[in-house]
Amino acid sequence: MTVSRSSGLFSRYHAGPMPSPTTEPTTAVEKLDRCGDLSHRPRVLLGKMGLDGHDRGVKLIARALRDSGVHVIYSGLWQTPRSLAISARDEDADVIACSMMSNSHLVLVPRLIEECKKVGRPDMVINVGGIIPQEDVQTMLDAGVHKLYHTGTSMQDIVDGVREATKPYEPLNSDHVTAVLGRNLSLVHGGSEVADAPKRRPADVIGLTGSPGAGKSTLVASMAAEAVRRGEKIAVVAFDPMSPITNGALLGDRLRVDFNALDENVFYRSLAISGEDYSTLPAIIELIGGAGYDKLIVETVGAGQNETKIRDYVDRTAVVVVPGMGDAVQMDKAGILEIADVFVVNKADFAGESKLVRELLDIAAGRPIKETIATQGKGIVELLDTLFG
Ligand code: B12
Ligand SMILES: Nc1nc2c(ncn2[C@@H]2O[C@H](COP(=O)(O)OP(=O)(O)OP(=O)(O)O)[C@@H](O)[C@H]2O)c(=O)[nH]1
Ligand SMILES: [Mg+2]
Repeated sequence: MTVSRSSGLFSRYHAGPMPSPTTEPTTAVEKLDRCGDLSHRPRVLLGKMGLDGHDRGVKLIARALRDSGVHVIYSGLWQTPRSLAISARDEDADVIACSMMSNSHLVLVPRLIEECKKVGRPDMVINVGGIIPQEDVQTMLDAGVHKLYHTGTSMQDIVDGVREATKPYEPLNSDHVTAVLGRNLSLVHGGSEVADAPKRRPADVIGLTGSPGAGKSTLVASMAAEAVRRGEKIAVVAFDPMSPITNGALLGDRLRVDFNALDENVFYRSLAISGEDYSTLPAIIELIGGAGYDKLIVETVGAGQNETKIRDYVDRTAVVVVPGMGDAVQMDKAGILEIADVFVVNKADFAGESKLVRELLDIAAGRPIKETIATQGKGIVELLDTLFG
């Protein structure tokens, strides 16, 4: 028997036995650039506020948008209205797409609208989907929600909503320094000049590179939290890859940072690039410095042995390595290990850690080797001191 997701049968399963796990693929649409005709790649912030663990819908939407040429920023579960508003401002989202399944939409969505005003983006477009009773629809629209989506909405409708929200970039007419920075970064990353913004190189620009999944973003999150604890201002630019097929991207580094706790004490911007094309990075660095930041971390896309260009743009490069990825022969190969000013042995909780440190000592030639367990915040104080010392 086939049961459609929007049918009553499917929705009643909470009352009965749990369905058996499905192996059905979750890629919902054919990979096709559905946004190439727009003035820029739409930037969509997907967020889930409150105590709502239903993430299947939002993950499906993330993939469908990515596979349609959209740049999707997923900020994760359990966001507050304020942290979502800060993310939307710093990421200069074209639209916040909120998925609400926990019956808290009448409280949290109006707060989100308020917070967007407070953090300098009263113009932010907010779309809401999920379990929204019909009788609440008008209340939500009156509160300022742009569009509402119900269960069973087609992926094409969702893509169309994003396309409609994507307007050509104009310089932001605002006194809010961070909101203006967010927009200016969009402009320069899109290849436009920003003439009248303050520009200055931050005192320290650190590149953080290493293989996919080595723990770069988790390290950045821990270092940012430590910097905030010390009362320091810090900025992060995190690059993720752009699809060679659709030009879409899933910008997932931000997810590692707890903005509910850090609030706006960290400026964090996610950007998609092809390959190692860091051509817009110098302008980005200057704008971030001009907005008053002296400490900047640039996280690269997950890097291979050959990907070393980041060193040309930063003052110091930290290369993140993890146990279990090779032996002493890998250490001698030319490439990414050569560009390290600092080695970070992350996932030090994994087997093989001391062997890796021994092998690195052999090639480090005096370069510092810092051991960390990013998920536990271990070694972070020393790493921050080494990188920015
Ligand atoms: C699967 C499911 C679960 C799974 C979640 C798995 C997961 N990782 O997501 C499990 C079993 C864990 C679960 C648990 C619970 N669930 Co439940 N769950 C469902 C169910 C059956 C389907 C949701 C789903 O995944 N649909 C498939 C996805 C693809 O669709 P979707 O999420 O609706 O998204 C679509 C649209 O809504 C839209 N959309 C959604 N968001 C957005 C956002 C934007 C911007 C846009 C454009 C579009 C859009 O696009 C999507 C594609 O069409 C629904 C009932 C239903 N039929 O909706 C109940 C339901 C959501 N659950 C419900 C409840 C109450 C719970 C629990 C509290 C139950 C309990 N007492 O323990 C817990 C809470 C869990 C938690 N931590 O929050 C209620 C919510 C009631 C309400 N809001 O008033 C529902 C409606 C069931 C019911 N009829 O009572 N649940
Ligand atoms: N056990 C353990 N897991 C870690 C550690 N640091 C990070 N992780 C986990 O490793 C996974 C990848 O972490 P990320 O921080 O996203 O890695 P990344 O290098 O930024 O990944 P990309 O940006 O995709 O290249 C996550 O599941 C983290 O929780 C660590 O020190 N120990
Ligand atoms: Mg990362």
